[in-house]
Amino acid sequence: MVIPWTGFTLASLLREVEPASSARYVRFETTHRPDEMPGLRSPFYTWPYQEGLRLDEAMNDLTILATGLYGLPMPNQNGAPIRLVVPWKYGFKSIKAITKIELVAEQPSTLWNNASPNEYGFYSNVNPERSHPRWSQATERRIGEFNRRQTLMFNGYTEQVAHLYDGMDLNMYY
Ligand SMILES: Nc1nc2c(c(=O)[nH]1)N[C@H]1C(S)=C(S)[C@@H](COP(=O)(O)O)O[C@H]1N2
Ligand SMILES: [Mo]
Repeated sequence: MVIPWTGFTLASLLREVEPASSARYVRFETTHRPDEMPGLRSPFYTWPYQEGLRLDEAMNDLTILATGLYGLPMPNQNGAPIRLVVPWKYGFKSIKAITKIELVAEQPSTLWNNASPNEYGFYSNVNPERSHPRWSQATERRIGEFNRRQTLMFNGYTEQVAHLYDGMDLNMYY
């Protein structure tokens, strides 16, 4: 989704709390209210939804905590009152309705990585050169467009984020 989010950088929040030098990852967790959200009754997933970023990814200015979209307050369905938006990663990294943010030393587990590790890795960077085991990731259809277009490496943000992965094999760390 390439749409106008509003919010503030996660970095500005993290600077307020002054992470200890032992903090290497950020872990996010959401709410668990199966009475209101019947999908949470599915026994196949490790609810509540949880996600994680490496600290340097979290500190990048493209990583925002969003409180609205299209100039309006965030709708519940899109993650009110506050959600993550990480524009160079696949949309599922962007956890909605955040209730807890932790600074941790070890790489946190994530719901999709727990569910299917060979399909969904920790990094989940947009990468048209690496197919998902069951489908190509080379093209996309954007909201508001009819024709598919070529997907760009890091969703077009190579200049801003490629340095975070210098020396890493992104086929292995998918
Ligand atoms: N709290 C929470 N956040 C979540 C999810 C979820 O189940 N719970 N699903 C993820 C997945 S798989 C996707 S595809 C996106 C979809 O929401 P969006 O279209 O508003 O980005 O939210 C992500 N964030
Ligand atoms: Mo999804």
